[in-house]
Amino acid sequence: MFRSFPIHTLNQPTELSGMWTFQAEGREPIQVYVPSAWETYPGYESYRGKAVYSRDVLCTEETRFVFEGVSHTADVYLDDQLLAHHYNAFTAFEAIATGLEPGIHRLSVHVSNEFNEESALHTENDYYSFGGITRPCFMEELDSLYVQSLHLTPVREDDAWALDIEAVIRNVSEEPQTFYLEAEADFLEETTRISEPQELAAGTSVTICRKVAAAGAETYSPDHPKLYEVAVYICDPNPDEIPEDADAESYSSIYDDRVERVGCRTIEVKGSKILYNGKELQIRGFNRHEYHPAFGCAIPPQIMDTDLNLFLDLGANAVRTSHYPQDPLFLDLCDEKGIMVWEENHARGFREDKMRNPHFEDQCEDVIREMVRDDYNHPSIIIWGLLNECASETEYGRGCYEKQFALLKSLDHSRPTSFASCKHFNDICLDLPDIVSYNIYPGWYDFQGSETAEVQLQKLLDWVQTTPGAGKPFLITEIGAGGVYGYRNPNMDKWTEDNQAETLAKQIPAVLNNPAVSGIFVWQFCDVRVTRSWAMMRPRQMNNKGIVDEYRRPKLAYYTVKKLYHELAK
Ligand code: ADA
Repeated sequence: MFRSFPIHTLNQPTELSGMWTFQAEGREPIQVYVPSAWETYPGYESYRGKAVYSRDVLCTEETRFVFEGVSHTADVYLDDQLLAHHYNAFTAFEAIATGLEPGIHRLSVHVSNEFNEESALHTENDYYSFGGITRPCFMEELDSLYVQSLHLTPVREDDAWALDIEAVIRNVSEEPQTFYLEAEADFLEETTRISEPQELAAGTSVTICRKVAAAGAETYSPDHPKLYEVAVYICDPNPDEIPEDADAESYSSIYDDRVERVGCRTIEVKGSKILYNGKELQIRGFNRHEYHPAFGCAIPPQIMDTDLNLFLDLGANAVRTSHYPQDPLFLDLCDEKGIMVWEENHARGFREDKMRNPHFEDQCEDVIREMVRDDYNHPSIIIWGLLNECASETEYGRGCYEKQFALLKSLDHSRPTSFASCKHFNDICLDLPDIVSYNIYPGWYDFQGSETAEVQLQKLLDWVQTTPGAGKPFLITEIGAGGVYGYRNPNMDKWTEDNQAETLAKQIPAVLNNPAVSGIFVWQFCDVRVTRSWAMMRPRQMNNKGIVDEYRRPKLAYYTVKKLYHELAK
């Protein structure tokens, strides 16, 4: 299962989950299950290098393959033909083959998880970059025209909902094709034509925009996560004229269809508040990395569900997808369970020298484009974030923030934007986002001597009011402490569960009781593996600030946060 709802009403895609041949450079081939991280295969636990995944697939003349995540660089071949090249583990990409001889072909994916100059974003870091086809992949038969993307934007007009539909249609054939579009949804009385017939030249795409009334649609909220499926059909305007080369019996007057889900809600920034459906929002969340010792970053649906059930038990209402776009199925589950999402592009903790990598800008911008393209419709996503803890204190860094915020806004102006800063009193980018956000660790990594969490936070808030960030909503995007599961002592020593729980017991009220703060994301939900160069700062070569360990076993801090999140909920 790669999504929690069917993405087509007509021809369902064929999932490519299952056994593939895997061969790492210089090693014997083995059979492995896809999706998976290769670090979970015996003998590959710390393998950093190249490998090829391959299997046979049954193709029609025009076949589209979709990979939701390959970590971190992929070259996709069908037989000997290169179909696609993609960098970044955390966004999807397609590979299209046209003019094929129908029948069995060999699909191969050349994968690398190497750290080198070509890879500006997957580097040694405080989380692990795995290798492999780590998210689901599928294939579908194409018929000249297909829906490349479908964005649905609910808008509130005169006390009723309307829906802006924006569909990108692509012609992969070598002939011009004529089509019109229809839309179908529960809140539409009947199937509605949303474009007039038009011709699309061979090999080109077109964007079609249309607003439809959705008067009967109920409002979505975390307490009432009402979702609607919206289908768009690419129709043949001359269905009676069956093309000469078509098989009359199987000829369909619909080229393609696509289903997306929508939830009708508003999210906006007004002065120093974040308003959700017009009401002031308090965020009580966790940062979550995709990690489990048995699966690496290839988290199965059951564990996604477990994680979100723990969030609900904890009284949390939000997740920050630190530090990259997460699996689309996880976002579907957030939509369904009413958990709000801060989704961010992939970039963690790069100082200026790393931001000057010649690939940095392009790679960040690709992630932003792909993230918005694919995750736009999730009502759970309420904030877009970017460039966590990068060089927002330098002029060069500022240039990157500026460009990336401009790009993000050009792709979506329906959601507020932010970035998580750790530059305390030196940040020079606070004019750029809609929301000012800081990562602080009072009592763990103090930035103001041994002052209390209240005082450290207040000093920061006071300083922000002297900058262009004044008057904007303010979030704490990280706060927390390390605690190794099972390590207990009464001395309150660092890395004990006791110390972690006590530190969070001071931090959380300091944040949630401060009326100038719109919310908090605790760092972090579960312990995660980190790369070797971080090991000296990270016992067990793990980031141990999870309130559950990597197996989701609760630490003392779990109960502390749970109590506070329930008590301080507004
Ligand atoms: C930073 C960073 C996180 C993590 C955390 C920590 O704020 O954004 O990725 O490294 O610190 O555990 O120190």
